[in-house]
Amino acid sequence: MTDSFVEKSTYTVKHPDLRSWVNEIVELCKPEAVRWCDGSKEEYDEMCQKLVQKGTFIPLKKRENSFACFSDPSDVARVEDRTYICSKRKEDAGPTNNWMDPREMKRTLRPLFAGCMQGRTLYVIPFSMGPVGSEIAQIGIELTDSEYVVVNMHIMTRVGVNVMHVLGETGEYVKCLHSVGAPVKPGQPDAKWPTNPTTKYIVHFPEERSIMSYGSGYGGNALLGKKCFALRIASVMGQEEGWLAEHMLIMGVQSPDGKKDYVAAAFPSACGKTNFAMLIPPAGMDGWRITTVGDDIAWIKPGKDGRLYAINPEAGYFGVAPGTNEKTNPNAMKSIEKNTIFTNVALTADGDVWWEGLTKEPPQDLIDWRGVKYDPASGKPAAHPNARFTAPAYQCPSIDEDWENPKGVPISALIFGGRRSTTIPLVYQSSNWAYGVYLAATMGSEMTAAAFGEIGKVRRDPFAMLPFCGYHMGDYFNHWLQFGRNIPAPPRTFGVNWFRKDANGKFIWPGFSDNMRVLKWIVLKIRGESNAVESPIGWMPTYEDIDWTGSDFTREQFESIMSIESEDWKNELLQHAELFERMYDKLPKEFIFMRELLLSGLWRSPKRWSLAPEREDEH
Ligand code: SAT
Ligand code: MN
Repeated sequence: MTDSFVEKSTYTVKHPDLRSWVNEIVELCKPEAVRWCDGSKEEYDEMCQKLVQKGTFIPLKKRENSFACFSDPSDVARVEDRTYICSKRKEDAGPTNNWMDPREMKRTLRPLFAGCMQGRTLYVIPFSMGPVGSEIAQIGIELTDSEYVVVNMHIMTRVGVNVMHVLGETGEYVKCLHSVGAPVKPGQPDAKWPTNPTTKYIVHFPEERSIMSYGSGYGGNALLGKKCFALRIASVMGQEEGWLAEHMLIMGVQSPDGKKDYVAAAFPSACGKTNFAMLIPPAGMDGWRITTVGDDIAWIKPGKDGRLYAINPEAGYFGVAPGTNEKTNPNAMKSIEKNTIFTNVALTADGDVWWEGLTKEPPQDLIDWRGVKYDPASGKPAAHPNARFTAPAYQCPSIDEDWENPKGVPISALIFGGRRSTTIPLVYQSSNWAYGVYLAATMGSEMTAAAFGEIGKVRRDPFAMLPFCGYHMGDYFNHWLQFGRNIPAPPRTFGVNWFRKDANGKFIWPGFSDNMRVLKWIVLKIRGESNAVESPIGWMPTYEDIDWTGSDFTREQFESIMSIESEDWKNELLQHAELFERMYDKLPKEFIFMRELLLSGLWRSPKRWSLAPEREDEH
């Protein structure tokens, strides 16, 4: 096989396996040109200019070095039903993943990839997930025919020649092959957002540590370092090697005396992870400070001192734009002032971006995400609900000073939260690691978009990893249990729910900056400095245990989001059993006992367990 395509690189590629893989893909996909990316600012600017010339990028007058673009309407989000885990054995993918035999999948994909890059440039992107050279970091090489992917990878990961140096001649890397699946025939104009409207495949080969993605140019489908590598493939690596790849934000919580604890928190998509990770404490909670390490993914490894250390494998934010504003997330607003790519937002007449929730009323003369004049009377949103910003992490004012520390930051607590209008209290602490794993495994979220089923129905989303775990969920639970057994003092685990509603369907908890009150209790609790009472489902703060400075949240309101309704919980436990049934053969036996224990606790407790039992009895 010729090596001609490698020689076109501006740096020397010493890695024989990488050279032959690139040559093989070039032969298969037949791009017009090959370009080895070096991660430089010049390269970034050149790609942006190329996208402007193609009509994909629209430069924004109001934001320095920033661009907006509109995707094809058929290509607006991750495609879970087109996502596969192609392990050799079906039982390794488990009941929650789509599976196909890897040989059969390759037979399916080969004809699709054959010639798919005709008329395009193939970009070779060497990237590191995590600080380059960190022991926790991993290397990937993405081959893509999309300039949009190149510039987004520049922001979201660490791209550069230094990655090739770390890789050396024999270093391991994850093979990430991506094509938009839209060859350009000679003489034919290219689309502004090339995509394959009918055929999409997001495929993982866990044993091979490789990814093949075809037909989409959007987000997690195309930026293969993110969900595909940093979660699906990395979760398999973690299981084999004794670490964790999790769908978690990482934040520092600093008290007025300067002491800082780091916590990691798992929430399903669209539960405000980015807002929580960048939280600014409410007025009156002077001296408390939140610092941001990451907003989406955490890689967690045990350190030599027996503590857990976490890094954020990413280098940027791919955040949901709608709902982001000066009140919900002032730090995100500052992070996206410049050097930002906006996808599927609306455009204002004066060259800025807009989305639902940015201001109360939409400005006049918007261009909507489909690229046409927006009609507010249409009842449709101007920005797509999954519109995104891609912004460099270092631009976040609350960025933690250790966010690039190759050792990671020590984790003191793990928080698990879903979106639940009933049943789950605002906050509770599990009594031990195994119960913490149980509560995380059984977390759920009410569906907000019809795409995943009936709106309002609870979708079980264990550890917020349902779409992201690269192996059998039952094995994953066992890995978590074992992981805790191997460390002398595992972090404390907590459940939270910001989304409980009252009888009129209104959210009870204000959320956003007020979440600091809950965090303060959590952090003081792990330091042994705050109180709690025992409830049928774990330890809970009373009204007195929470700092209410500057808040008018009443005792009655608090008790209403902390109550445990026996009927709701019995129903909840029935649903846990449904989840367990699906992974029967691999379900940890601890879970069966844990469920029994919960049930017996609820059996003994009154119809409604409340922090104010005396007053309950009076009425
Ligand atoms: O599109 S991404 O997978 O990067 C983001 C998400 O779906 O949460
Ligand atoms: Mn996510």
